[in-house]
Amino acid sequence: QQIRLIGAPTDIGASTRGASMGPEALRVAGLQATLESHGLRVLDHGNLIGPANPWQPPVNGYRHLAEVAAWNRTVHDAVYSALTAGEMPMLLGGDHCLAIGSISAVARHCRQMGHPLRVLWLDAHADFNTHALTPTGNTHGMPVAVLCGHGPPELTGIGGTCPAIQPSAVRQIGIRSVDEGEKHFVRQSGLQVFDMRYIDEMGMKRTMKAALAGIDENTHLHVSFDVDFLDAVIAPGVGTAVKGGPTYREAQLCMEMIADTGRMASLDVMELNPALDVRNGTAEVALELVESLFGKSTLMRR
Ligand code: DIR
Ligand code: MN
Ligand code: MN
Ligand code: MN
Repeated sequence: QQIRLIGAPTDIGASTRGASMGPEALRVAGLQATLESHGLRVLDHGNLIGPANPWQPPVNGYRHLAEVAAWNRTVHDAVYSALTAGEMPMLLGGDHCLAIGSISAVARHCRQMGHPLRVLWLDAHADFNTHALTPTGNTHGMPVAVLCGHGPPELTGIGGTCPAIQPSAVRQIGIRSVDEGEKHFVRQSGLQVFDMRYIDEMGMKRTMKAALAGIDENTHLHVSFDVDFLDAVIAPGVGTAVKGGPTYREAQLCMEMIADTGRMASLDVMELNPALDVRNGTAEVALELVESLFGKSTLMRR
């Protein structure tokens, strides 16, 4: 199966500028050639085009809602067309608000194909804010809520049905920064959250076993990888770094166990911000983890 790289160079939903350079940072790190060196077929579709970041304060609890909606419609169409063509979309972010477009396209595809969907949300943050709960108005803190139907119609309706997904389809891993109001809403919604406390106590192996439990040969596994999932020590090049995340080894095991399922069918790599990085090291770490997601292992060639 061919991997289709889709660049979405925007920081329209973020709190810090610079995630707009994420797609190029991944390319500079050698994304395409590295995946090809493992025998994968990779087509780079280049970058999507959308509105500039006007860098305005929030209006009614949202910053840049019109621009966020425009970018997400474009991402939706690009991801949906990759899936329709039988390719595996890999969205290169861009801030995490773009997962609204990406996952609503995946959910649409799954509804049509009759595939059960499982979303793995690898992130320091729950991204479950609403306009009423958000302390910032930044839509990168809202995509999971929007996908579950909580948000403005111009975002919740992008995939054709609202809600795009059920909370029961989602497993969140690595969570360690949740806003006060957001906490209550996460609990109320029944999202399954494997936070850092869980990982500390159970270890990454049991965490991933639990997060992957119940998937079968029909499951479409979507991985939404917010690079701030990683401990800030190994991944400083993100807009909202949080200490106390998975180490390099824990993150590798997480990715390897996802690869072992053989079910990953779409991927987002989000929030990479080379403006805050040192010598593109965070893109290089993200790429090493993506290699593992696609089955790279020490002893066996995939
Ligand atoms: C914070 C930060 N929870 C907010 N969120 C995210 O603004 O809603 N940072 N997702 O990456
Ligand atoms: Mn996120
Ligand atoms: Mn995050
Ligand atoms: Mn499919």
